[in-house]
Amino acid sequence: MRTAADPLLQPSDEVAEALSAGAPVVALESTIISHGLPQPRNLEVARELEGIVREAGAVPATIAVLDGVARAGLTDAELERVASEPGLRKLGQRDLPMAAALKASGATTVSATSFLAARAGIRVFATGGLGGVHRGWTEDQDESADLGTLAGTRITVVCAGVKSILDVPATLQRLETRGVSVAGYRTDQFPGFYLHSSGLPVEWRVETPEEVADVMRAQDAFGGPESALIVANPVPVDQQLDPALHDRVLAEALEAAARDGVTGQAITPFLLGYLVRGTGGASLEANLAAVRGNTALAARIALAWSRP
Ligand code: PSU
Ligand code: MN
Repeated sequence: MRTAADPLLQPSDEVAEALSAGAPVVALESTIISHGLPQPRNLEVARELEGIVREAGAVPATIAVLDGVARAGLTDAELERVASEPGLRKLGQRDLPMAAALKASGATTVSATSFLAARAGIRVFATGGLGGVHRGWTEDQDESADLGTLAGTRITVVCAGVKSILDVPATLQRLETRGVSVAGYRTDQFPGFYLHSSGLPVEWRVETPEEVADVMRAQDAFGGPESALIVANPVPVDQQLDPALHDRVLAEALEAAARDGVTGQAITPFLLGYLVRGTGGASLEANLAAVRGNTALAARIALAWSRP
């Protein structure tokens, strides 16, 4: 049953009911579907991730903007639209007012998804890898809006670290500066997205979904800035991308991006796509293994959060 109607953000009936009952809900982003994964595999994956959440006993809320209205929880036809509509926009938080006023449609990044999930009352969100500080940032100032949103949004994001196409040490530094809490899930090393480890340490380690829920409760009890909690969950070693292959193809991808002058919103999809082709699909499998693991863990955290 829908209660207070929000003209900007409409949860599906299932999501609204779960939220009003205090039942576990997991937000899922849509940019990974529309811009992060090749067709037609992307639609299969979108459905699979929702299935993983359901199997764990939680309700999936895939978030996207359709015809100017942000939605949390999509029908299968809507999921199909996100996966296949040509030219679908990639929306960060700052794009939401334009999309709403101009009745545009788009997939939501980590920043827009986090913002909308928090607005809807959803506390736990699963994705692949966060955006962050791009290599070459001293020149082009490209830092993903994901970081700014996470500094000001009370959400728990389960991810395999930040995308390895980025300047990972600089991104970790920015997360520290902006006051975003980061914990490794059963690891002392910050994960490397396609790789089990980035080779960098993470200062806090959590062992169970219940511990994560306790951290979330402590965040609320302290008050202070409404910042996020990042739960960094590594892809299992036996499902990671071969590190030597990763390093070689990533170097090629970065060169190609520089040569073709790819910048701004296009750079992340360009690099991810290059890696998929350049590794013969192996990076895609590692990416999917990471997203699946994050989604399953997010569901367990949502359950622990809903049952104090
Ligand atoms: N994780 C993935 N694949 C992706 C993304 C995350 O496994 O495609 C997307 C997220 O939506 C993230 C975005 O917010 O990439 C970052 O883009 P940018 O660097 O332009 O902010
Ligand atoms: Mn960017």
